[in-house]
Amino acid sequence: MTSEARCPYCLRKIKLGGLKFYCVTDDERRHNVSLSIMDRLKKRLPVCKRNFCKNRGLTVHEAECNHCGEKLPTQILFHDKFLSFCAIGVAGAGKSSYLTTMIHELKYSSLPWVIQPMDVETTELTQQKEQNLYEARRCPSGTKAGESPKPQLWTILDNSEKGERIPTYALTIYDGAGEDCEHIGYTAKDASISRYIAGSNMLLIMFDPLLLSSVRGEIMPEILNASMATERQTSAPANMVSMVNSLANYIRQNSNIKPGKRIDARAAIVLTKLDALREMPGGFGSSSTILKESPHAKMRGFVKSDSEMVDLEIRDWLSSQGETAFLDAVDANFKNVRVFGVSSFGNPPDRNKNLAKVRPHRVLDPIMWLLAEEDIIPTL
Ligand SMILES: Nc1nc2c(ncn2[C@@H]2O[C@H](COP(=O)(O)OP(=O)(O)OP(=O)(O)O)[C@@H](O)[C@H]2O)c(=O)[nH]1
Ligand SMILES: [Mg+2]
Ligand SMILES: [Zn+2]
Ligand SMILES: [Zn+2]
Repeated sequence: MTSEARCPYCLRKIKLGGLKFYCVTDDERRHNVSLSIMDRLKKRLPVCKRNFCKNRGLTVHEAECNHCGEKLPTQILFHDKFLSFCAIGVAGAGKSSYLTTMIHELKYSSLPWVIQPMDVETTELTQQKEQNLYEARRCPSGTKAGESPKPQLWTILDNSEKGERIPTYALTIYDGAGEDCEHIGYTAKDASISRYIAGSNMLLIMFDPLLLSSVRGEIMPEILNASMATERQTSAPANMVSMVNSLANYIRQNSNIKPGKRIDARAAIVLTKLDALREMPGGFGSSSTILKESPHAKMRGFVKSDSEMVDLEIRDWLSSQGETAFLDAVDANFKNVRVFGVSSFGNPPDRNKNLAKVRPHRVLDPIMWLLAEEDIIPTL
């Protein structure tokens, strides 16, 4: 057990002694189980000792956070590292598509890792999303606004080291609705969103290039329409700037950071829908690094020079499009910023929002950066 364990819902530190434990039987009966002195000493989960309980003698596997009351899988306590990231961006920026392909690629990448869902909700939700995208080949529908979606909870088993013990990392992913990110207010739902924002190891700030008017005038209307969440996507880039500013304010308030000080939290800026820019005259040149296959997963490390080149190319491209306000706002607020470019689908959807075979491009780059920064993989 590690001392850094965090509740994935309220993101506060949790300890064995700071949780309530429950024995749950198959007929859905539930009773409280307390830790014995030996459990505390040996840092192990308690066992049901109730007479006549069907589970007598079995270790509990349901816990509850004392701070926020959310149900937790007990294995959350037993990870070596806690990674969490939170995707934010305006409605239709491509957050949900991206996270679905990122998890899928992580599962099937050449990395020596096993990725397992930690709870039933994550298992079911992922199955549903992967089925929709990879088998039915449909674009996802917009994430429901006005409620606080549950974070996905994953365990990464790191098989790269030989030996008795396999290091494990907890990965929590939060995918909110763009509509809610655009104006974070002061309701209970907003409070939980801003907690995820403030508590994450990495913020994924998703930037949709198709919102830039210089781009909209240059690409074929059919590609443009297919690549937008037409029913709700009206936000202009100006909204991205105000979103970054309000985001920064929230983090400052939550973590008590003065206005003049840059925020420590890592910010990965992710330019989405790269595939739609391929045919555009002012798009990325055919020899640019960003269009080449990502080297990180293959090399089993984070290739610094590649990532710096991509960062530079996108920054240059955004300025060539006359878009500097967004990156200025990010750089002014965050200390540790890295720019990425991805295509979740590899090709634009057709006019009916059906997809060709999904071929994600560079979707693992941001998480590889996080893993390198957390010393889980080497920087090459
Ligand atoms: N061409 C192209 N279009 C994409 C890609 N990813 C997403 N899109 C388009 O963008 C639309 C919105 O994608 P979502 O993933 O639902 O966006 P979101 O950010 O989750 O949106 P909200 O849940 O409303 O906040 C999709 O319906 C696609 O039309 C991509 O990689 N390439
Ligand atoms: Mg979504
Ligand atoms: Zn909690
Ligand atoms: Zn029991």
